[in-house]
Amino acid sequence: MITDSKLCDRNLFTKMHTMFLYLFFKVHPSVSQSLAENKPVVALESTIVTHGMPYPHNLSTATEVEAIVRAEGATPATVAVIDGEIRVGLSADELNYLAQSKSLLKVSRRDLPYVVSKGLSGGTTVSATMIAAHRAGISVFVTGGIGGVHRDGQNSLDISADLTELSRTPIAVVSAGVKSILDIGRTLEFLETQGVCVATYGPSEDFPAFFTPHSGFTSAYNVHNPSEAAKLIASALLLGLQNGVLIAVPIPEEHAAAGQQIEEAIQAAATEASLKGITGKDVTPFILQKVSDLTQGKSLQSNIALIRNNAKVGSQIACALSKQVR
Ligand code: PSU
Ligand code: MN
Repeated sequence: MITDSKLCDRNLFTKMHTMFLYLFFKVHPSVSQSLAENKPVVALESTIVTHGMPYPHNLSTATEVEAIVRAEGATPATVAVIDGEIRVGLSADELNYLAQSKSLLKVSRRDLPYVVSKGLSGGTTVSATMIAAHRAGISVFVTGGIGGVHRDGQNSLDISADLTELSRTPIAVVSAGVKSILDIGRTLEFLETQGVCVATYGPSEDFPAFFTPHSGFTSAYNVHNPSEAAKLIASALLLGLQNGVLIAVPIPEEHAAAGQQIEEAIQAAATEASLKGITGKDVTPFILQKVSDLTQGKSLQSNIALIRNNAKVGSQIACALSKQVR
């Protein structure tokens, strides 16, 4: 536990920092071993488990995603906070606990000091996962969708911390873009301002809209295969820019069939969220649940399909990267 007296001794700060990391930041042996051997590692977030999907789909998806990463030849490192410890790489029991417990927090960058100081547990969002994964030495992180600028965000300033994290933490985030509930145009503008290199994976220049492959906005760049993506990431790392890179992987067409129906459900859910006065960190989980209800679970199936696809592509990129950077 952190005691008041320890915190007061400022001269010990540097020593404390090292000690603190040792005590409150735990990398799973399978992950540290892979990193030490320069083998590919793929970080995974856990808000998707604690707040993004209902049980038992959250558990089966998280387990399956880890299996996909392994099948592609990389080591999965799911990040979470458990009893105040930041974990990079989880056991099956820990994943099970995260999937079933009802009292877990949604942990972004700003929440880390609080959950650690109180010894609490929670799922890490893209921003908190980026921090932990980068600190562990991981260069590729796979998720479903990232947060963005909310509609009317220019007035409410509801802009996901994921976007500012991409401007300050050098790790590649592989995602299916951002949901059309967000202001995708402003999200891309914000990322440009923050110096984040955004590339769509595949032949299309369209920036994907999570449930659908096309958002009507274009990415700055394209990468066509794992090797090209890995070169882009390696260049960002070698330049030492300290920015993240966003690789946007469109949902495969066959799983986007329900796209239009999902689109309408998203609009309905957004309206309901605003009528109910739901704000801040509760907006995204509320909309995900509502959209799943309105589409009789079709959005959940699309969500699972796109995450599996991202895990495959992200792992292939991590494998290509580990061959390029030695
Ligand atoms: N988008 C999804 N599913 C999710 C999230 C986003 O389709 O589970 C989660 C991610 O963890 C992301 C976070 O980092 O929501 C963004 O939350 P906010 O918009 O409050 O920043
Ligand atoms: Mn927000």
